[in-house]
Amino acid sequence: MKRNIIAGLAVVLALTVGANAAISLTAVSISGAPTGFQTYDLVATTGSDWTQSQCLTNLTSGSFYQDTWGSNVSPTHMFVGAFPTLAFDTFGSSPGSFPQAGDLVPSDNLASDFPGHGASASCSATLIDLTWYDTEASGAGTFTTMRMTVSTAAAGTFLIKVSDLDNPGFVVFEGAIADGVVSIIPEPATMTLLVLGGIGMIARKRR
Ligand SMILES: [Ca+2]
Ligand SMILES: [Ca+2]
Repeated sequence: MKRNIIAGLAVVLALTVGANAAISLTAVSISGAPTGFQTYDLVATTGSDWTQSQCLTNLTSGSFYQDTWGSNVSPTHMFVGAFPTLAFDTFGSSPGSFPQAGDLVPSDNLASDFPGHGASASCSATLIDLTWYDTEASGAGTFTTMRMTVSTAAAGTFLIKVSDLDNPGFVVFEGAIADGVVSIIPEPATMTLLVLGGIGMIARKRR
């Protein structure tokens, strides 16, 4: 019986990892970074073509670095060559659009659908409230979905959602920013699924 429960949990774990997008966080060191700021990349891995992401982040102190020439979405590669500080801009991205020289350009100026938040897209010094997507079929993969450059005094919380073609429902990731350090809280939906899967197997065996 124990072996069956373990096998059941292993199946649930495999399905969960295979089906849902994952997010990891990387602190990026680039020479020439603005003084007093640290850059982080939110790196997404999807099991099928990435379709859409949303981010809602509100700082209670400190700021995001927003380059004068930057926007809500990843800068055009050739402009980064001419204006190197664009690399530190805070933006949303899609497969192939950054730092590669690909031609996938996410759509801009869409409102986030996080409940209770405003209708206008924003990527300002204190607020990120964005939805972005592409219509390119680039398949499964790992890519930078967002770059955040935060000041050493930055504090706040954030939510980021990722969806891919085979999983149109969003996977939601929660994060925190404290003293300029960005971290991700382990994804709660996956944990819930694992626990429910385990309970289901035990209940079935006891009947
Ligand atoms: Ca896509
Ligand atoms: Ca920006």
